[in-house]
Amino acid sequence: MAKKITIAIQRKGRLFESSKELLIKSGINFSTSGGKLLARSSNMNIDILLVRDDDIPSLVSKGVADLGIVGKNVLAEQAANSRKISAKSVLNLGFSKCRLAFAKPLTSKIKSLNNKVIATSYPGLVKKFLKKESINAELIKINGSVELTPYIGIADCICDLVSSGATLEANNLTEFKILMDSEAVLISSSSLKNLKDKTIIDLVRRFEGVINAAESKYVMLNASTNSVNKICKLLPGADSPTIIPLQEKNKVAIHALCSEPVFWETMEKLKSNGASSILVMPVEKILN
Ligand code: PRT
Ligand code: ZN
Repeated sequence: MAKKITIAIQRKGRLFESSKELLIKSGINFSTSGGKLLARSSNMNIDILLVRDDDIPSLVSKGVADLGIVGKNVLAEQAANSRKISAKSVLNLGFSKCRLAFAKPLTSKIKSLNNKVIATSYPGLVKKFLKKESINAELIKINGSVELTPYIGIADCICDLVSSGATLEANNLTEFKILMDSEAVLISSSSLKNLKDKTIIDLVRRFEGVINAAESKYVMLNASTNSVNKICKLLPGADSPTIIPLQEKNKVAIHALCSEPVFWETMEKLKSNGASSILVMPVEKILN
């Protein structure tokens, strides 16, 4: 029997739904009903630990969990604060995208961060950034409602996560510098190339297959033989399209797996270059 694998995911919060969906699409059946902290897969030798996102990097670093799903921002902040965090990001998962950014009041005349007071929940990353840029500033660590600190007069600016920008806007703040871009990542105790356990490697490949499929589309269209080259060049991220002769003379069907999004504009361009009957279909899984 294959070794038991343990995967740590967030119990509730912004990462939970997409993490659960990724595991299920990767073929791991499990139920999280009833506020469970541990879910056993019904079809694979896998345990899923349901925990706070902040605990995931250390659970993986200590080997309690083989894999974990967490924001790149949380992993980077904890790694900046402690040598004990050895977990590595092995796959970008493409969801919960956001950025860690500096923001100041709309009315502020701040030109540089030098000698300023910065409020943040990410002191490790901000300190590292300030050191790299040789900036001398004071940090205030705040765990929540960071956006309020300039208004109540305890900070000149903030460094916090931003996704739509609506929270900054609602608090009369404006973003002026991005410290890092973030998204959910799959983490493991060693880097991808050093992973040794075959069951874990296969699982990472499955996750990769689901993530790649989410962006990919299968495109089928008809075209005249003399427009094949032009049309193939327009297919976004298509590797080597299949060309199939049609019953009608000088006409072919082109089938292609496109690894990039196929927008209406692309379809319109294909049509104006001689393509007809253009079908764009979702792809469920890819195994390369
Ligand atoms: O309870 P637990 O500790 O597990 O969860 P948590 O409350 O610490 O984290 P949670 O669920 O809020 O966020 C988990 C992860 O989601 C973060 O670590 C990020 O990687 C990612 N993420 C993506 C975000 C956002 N987008 C986000 N917008 N995390 C927080 N925000 C907050 C931000 O702090 C700010 O207050 O949303 C506000 C800004 O959003 P916009 O859309 O108004 O710009
Ligand atoms: Zn948290």
